[in-house]
Amino acid sequence: MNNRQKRVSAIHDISGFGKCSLTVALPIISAAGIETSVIPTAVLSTHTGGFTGYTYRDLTEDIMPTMQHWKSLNIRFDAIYTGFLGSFRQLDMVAEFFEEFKKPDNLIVVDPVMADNGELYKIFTPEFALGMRKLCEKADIIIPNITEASLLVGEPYQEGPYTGAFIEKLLKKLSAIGPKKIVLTGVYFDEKLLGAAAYDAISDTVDYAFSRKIPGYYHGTGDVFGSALVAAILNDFELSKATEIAVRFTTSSIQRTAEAKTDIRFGVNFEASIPQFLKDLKLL
Ligand code: PXL
Repeated sequence: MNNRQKRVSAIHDISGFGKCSLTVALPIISAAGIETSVIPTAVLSTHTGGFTGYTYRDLTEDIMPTMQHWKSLNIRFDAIYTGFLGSFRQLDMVAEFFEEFKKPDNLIVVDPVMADNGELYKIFTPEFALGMRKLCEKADIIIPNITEASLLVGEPYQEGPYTGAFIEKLLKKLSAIGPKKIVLTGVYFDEKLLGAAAYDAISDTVDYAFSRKIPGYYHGTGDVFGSALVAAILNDFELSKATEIAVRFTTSSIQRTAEAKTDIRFGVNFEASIPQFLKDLKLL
């Protein structure tokens, strides 16, 4: 039994308030037993979704020196997990990070954070989607929502409910960009269930994982889902099972937050779902 601890490099911003990006990735992946090295791409007082007047300290200038320092230490990563990136320069730097740290047996996971509900986040221009597409070309796994997926393949956003044929066509177009595995979030075929579709291009299989649809749009849930997915994959779960675990973790976090009537901008109470998450991962 090899008990070497696995290690992820998580490259996202830190939003001080309003749980998302690194304030979500770090606790979730660490709780699952995975060492999490971070590159904060920016420090904000809050995320940009629904708040005004937030601070934004850009840390672009620190990315390459961090990479070079880590190279000099000969650090290896079992996965590189990227999320919110604020500029074209950051996309280029992250692409260079992939070149430096990619190994035959490690995984590049790109969450192309840029849009939701049919709209780009306000700080991005449509050209940013082309830059994000280029980064996705280098990924092993991408985790877009349906809005991001539509932007990546250059198609107009379509409102749900969706059909299996629509989702499967979209998954194939996404894998034609480069990644062999796609986990598409925000999939629903009716108003009762919501979940994700996991596509493996090598075996050409699609597996769905659904849970009860909870009304309301809760911020940071894409990052909760992505972090749980990365944690499950690194704990050696197949993509379809990892997707199921991540859907269950995210939904239970949203459910608890909805019951507490928390402001939807503040992020979800994923912390209380961690014990069940660890049981699902067979760590408890
Ligand atoms: O959860 C995605 C995200 C991450 N980081 C920042 C954001 C958002 C979404 O709005 O604004 C700074």
